Amino acid sequence: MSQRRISRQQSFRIDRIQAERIARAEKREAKADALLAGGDLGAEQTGRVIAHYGVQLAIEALEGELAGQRFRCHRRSNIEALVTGDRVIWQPAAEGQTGVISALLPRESVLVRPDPYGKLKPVAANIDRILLVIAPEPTPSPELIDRYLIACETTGIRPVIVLNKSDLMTPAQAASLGALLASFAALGYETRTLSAHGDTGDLHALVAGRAVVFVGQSGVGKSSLINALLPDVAQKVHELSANSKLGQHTTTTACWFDLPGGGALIDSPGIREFGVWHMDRDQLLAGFIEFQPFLGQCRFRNCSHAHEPGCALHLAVDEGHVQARRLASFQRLVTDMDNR
Ligand SMILES: Nc1nc2c(ncn2[C@@H]2O[C@H](COP(=O)(O)OP(=O)(O)OP(=O)(O)O)[C@@H](O)[C@H]2O)c(=O)[nH]1
Ligand SMILES: [Mg+2]
Ligand SMILES: [Zn+2]
Repeated sequence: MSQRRISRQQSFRIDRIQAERIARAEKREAKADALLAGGDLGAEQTGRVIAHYGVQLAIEALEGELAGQRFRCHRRSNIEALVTGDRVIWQPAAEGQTGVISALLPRESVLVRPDPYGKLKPVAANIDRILLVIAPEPTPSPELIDRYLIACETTGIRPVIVLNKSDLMTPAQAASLGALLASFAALGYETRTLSAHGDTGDLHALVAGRAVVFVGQSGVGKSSLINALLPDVAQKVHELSANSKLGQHTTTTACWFDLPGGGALIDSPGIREFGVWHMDRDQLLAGFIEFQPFLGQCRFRNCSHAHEPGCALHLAVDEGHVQARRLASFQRLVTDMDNR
């Protein structure tokens, strides 16, 4: 990854755009506050954020006579940024008007990822399963998978690694990707090989009754897997996606789709680069699940696991408990982080 350099002119431009954005947001929030103060709104009730449309949020009512219906809402000024999956307190407005979200209910979990500037952005909240999708195309690099896994581990939810587009695999790809999956299975991760356009294996059972977020690079087939599971919403997935230059439906915002038997599927936009430089060394270490038994066992308490004698992680590599590739991947991430 190259170092990001921003010229002074660019930085002025970014500042100006930010200022305009803040001014617009304040105006909207003032409107939401005025609506609340005016008392023209319906009763307070719980709802779920199911998508973002630029500045507005789509809410699904979770209780009462409106349950299951969707509404566009603004958020009141005093609550933090909301994310798909959030449970909120909201009030409906008169017909055709946007409702108002007045409170965020506690999150059980939240998946975050860095934006292009390295700032953490929540992707989805209240999830209890993560499917990390890879495919023969775009070819997955083990290091990129490592990065996704670190992000997943910060949620406390161990992801299932799903190799999609099995119908497209050449025998050579089947062998190399099979070996790649096996190397992650050896660490303790569940894996699957399937096809959104063919044999979906036990995908239905994997998602049933859960709030499942699909993450992975752009083009690996996250939206296609959701379409395979919920053919009725296929059209909606496409509506919510912008048409990219390549004529593909690239997902631009995380969207929540209820599963008929309970649970939900959350589509998320793919990311090209997954930096982890917003993390510290301990958070990075926590993302390597197989390192855990060896931490605290090095000769030096402040061991950087690089060149020190008596490093328990290096010993673990020598004894075959840790893959040399994973330790090297960790070292590269640390170097990357230190360089910033
Ligand atoms: N042959 C085959 N093609 C697939 C499969 N899954 C997805 N595709 C194709 O791969 C392309 C990308 O699929 P999407 O579902 O849009 O990928 P995505 O992960 O949602 O991409 P982003 O929204 O950009 O993050 C589409 O042309 C799909 O038709 C599969 O299992 N087999
Ligand atoms: Mg998509
Ligand atoms: Zn060490």
